[in-house]
Amino acid sequence: MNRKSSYLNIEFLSACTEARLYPEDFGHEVAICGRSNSGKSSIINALANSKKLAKTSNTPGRTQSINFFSVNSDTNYKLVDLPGYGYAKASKKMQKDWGRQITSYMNSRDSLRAIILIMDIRHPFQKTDMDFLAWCQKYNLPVQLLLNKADKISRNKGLNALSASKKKLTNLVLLNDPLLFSAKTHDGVEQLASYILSWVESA
Ligand SMILES: Nc1nc2c(ncn2[C@@H]2O[C@H](COP(=O)(O)OP(=O)(O)OP(=O)(O)O)[C@@H](O)[C@H]2O)c(=O)[nH]1
Ligand SMILES: [Mg+2]
Repeated sequence: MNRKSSYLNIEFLSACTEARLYPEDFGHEVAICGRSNSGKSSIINALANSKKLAKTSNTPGRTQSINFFSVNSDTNYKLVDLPGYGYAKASKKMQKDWGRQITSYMNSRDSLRAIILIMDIRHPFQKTDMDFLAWCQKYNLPVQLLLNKADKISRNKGLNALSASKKKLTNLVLLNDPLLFSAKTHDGVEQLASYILSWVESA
């Protein structure tokens, strides 16, 4: 597969702050979750080879709505960019609003099939991540873990973090082994895109 053909055809559908505005609940959805600033929106852009499909920012808390994207327009498959959790500096009210939005989406969405969980490779498995993983386990939601921002550390450190992460992920339904990823250099994009396509094909 050459680099260009590995990008996905992703289109923005809607940005919703309330459940009544979500697109119709049918087909298959994969939600992109993780701490604020871990790179969730950047990963959607990397998958589409775009700079502005999903809004990104240096300031944590950029994504404040639940954003739906279609994958290859002839499928009933969607990617969902969620607000990040665990941003300590956000006001209590903001944290509560985000928490409420995320749980309301997760609890109500029949088409939710799997989670792509993003962690900053330099700060993986924080308390909020562990709480979130426990939640995925409780609801039996399959997880694909991405260790993002791999460009920020050496290859060796990255590989060590990758093997340490495998040991942490016991008792979960895993879609595949964790992936080293960089939304900046597009390392891992081809692999993730092929995973997503295989989920689309088997949906
Ligand atoms: N070096 C590097 N920077 C990255 C990478 N991925 C994201 N970033 C940067 O990290 C910051 C946060 O990225 P976002 O994609 O907005 O993160 P997010 O998880 O969507 O954040 P929230 O919407 O606030 O939850 C931005 O400044 C991105 O440019 C990466 O792989 N490498
Ligand atoms: Mg975001």
